[in-house]
Amino acid sequence: MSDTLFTKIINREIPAEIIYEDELSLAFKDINPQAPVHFLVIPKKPIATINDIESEDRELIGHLYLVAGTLASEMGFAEDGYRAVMNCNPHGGQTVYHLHLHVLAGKPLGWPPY
Ligand code: IU
Repeated sequence: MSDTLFTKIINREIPAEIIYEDELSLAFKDINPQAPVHFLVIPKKPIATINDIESEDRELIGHLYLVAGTLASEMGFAEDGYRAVMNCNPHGGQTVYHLHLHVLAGKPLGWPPY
């Protein structure tokens, strides 16, 4: 897949407020937050959408959720709760074609999402 702006964030070519990084993933605050807490957890491996996840990525995808849960605990909103969601393609509301887990917290979130 071609590079997206998220590759540029990983490579520090454009700014982002990075809150966590390891060899497999990066987490940074969303520039257009939809909740009091809103950050993204992304794999460093460029995967375009959920549809492009392969069997070999299973540990990587689990890792993204472990990072989300660890940050939720460290940041103090794990017990109150939060949403961790990936949008897929236009009907899912995806606009950046580099897989990302939205983590939203800080208030009761509405459901269903329309
Ligand atoms: P979506 O699920 O693909 O719609 O989410 C993309 C998100 O990436 C969206 O919430 C943007 O505000 C966010 N984002 C960002 O945080 N920093 C950026 O440089 C860009 C998008 I481009």
